[in-house]
Amino acid sequence: MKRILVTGAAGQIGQDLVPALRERYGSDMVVAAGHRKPLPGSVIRGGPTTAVDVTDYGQIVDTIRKYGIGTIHHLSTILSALAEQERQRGHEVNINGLYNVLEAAHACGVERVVAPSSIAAFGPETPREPTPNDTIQKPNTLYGIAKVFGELLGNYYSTKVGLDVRGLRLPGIVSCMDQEPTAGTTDYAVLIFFGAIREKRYTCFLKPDTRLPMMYMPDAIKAIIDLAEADFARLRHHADFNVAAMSFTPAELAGAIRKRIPEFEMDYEIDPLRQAIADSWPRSLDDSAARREWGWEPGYDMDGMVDDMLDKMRKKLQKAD
Ligand code: AKB
Repeated sequence: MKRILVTGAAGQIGQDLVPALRERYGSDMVVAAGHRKPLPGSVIRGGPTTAVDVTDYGQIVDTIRKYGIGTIHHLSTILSALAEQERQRGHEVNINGLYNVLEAAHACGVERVVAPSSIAAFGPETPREPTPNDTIQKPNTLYGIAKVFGELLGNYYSTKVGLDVRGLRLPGIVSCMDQEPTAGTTDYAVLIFFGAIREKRYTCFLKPDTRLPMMYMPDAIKAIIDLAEADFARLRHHADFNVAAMSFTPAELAGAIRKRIPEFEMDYEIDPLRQAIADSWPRSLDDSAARREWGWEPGYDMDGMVDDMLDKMRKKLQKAD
């Protein structure tokens, strides 16, 4: 079996996907690649690591050849809020980086690239509840435009170039992170747990009734691995699957936390940039194509996620003290 390369391994998903892939395929089989952000200790200790700047085509080719890569999970990305502030970097990583990865993969005979998209691939004209898999997209953020480019490019390589590219439109992901996230629009749903455990309060940057599709990390990892392993012959879509698990508002998430931590308080200081982005995204998703074509099924609802997050975050923050 050829090795798996994970780009963006220091990011929110990479931190959890790398250990999950190593457990499934063997530690030595999964190469974790980071660039600017240091890789977490658990990723460094668990198997091979390397530095890859995805804006540099030559570095990707060298890495594929050096490690004998057969599958790439391309996670390097500049998230929605940060890409609006740093357009040049957003363009280089989200557009040029993906193109480089696909071209390098094709040139080096890589079998498969999994490149997640996002709910950001939809925009203000998209039907919002539930958003169909195939519908009007027209996003109005640079990150979203790059995600649509990635979906179209992935479908093009799959159907015209002969490189198997797969992707799913991930909702906001909730996970037990080492550090507070800053670059995304859905980050409040992670930051709220840091606040709830440390100070029993949190100031939210989205309005209380902003409903967004969300998913707990174990489901996101399952979705990525299940899609990567799905039978190609059954796929009608390739790089553009909706995947849903739950949808909630900040007020509903705060309510669920308050049931477990009665003293928890939340107030609001709205960030107009992130609120405008959230208001252009779906409120819920129709994921019947993913269910039909590769058997997608989520395992966590909001209550299950909140119980597990509080438990894991408590342990993580206690250890850090
Ligand atoms: C973000 O908020 O930018 C991401 C996403 C939904 O793609 N979490």
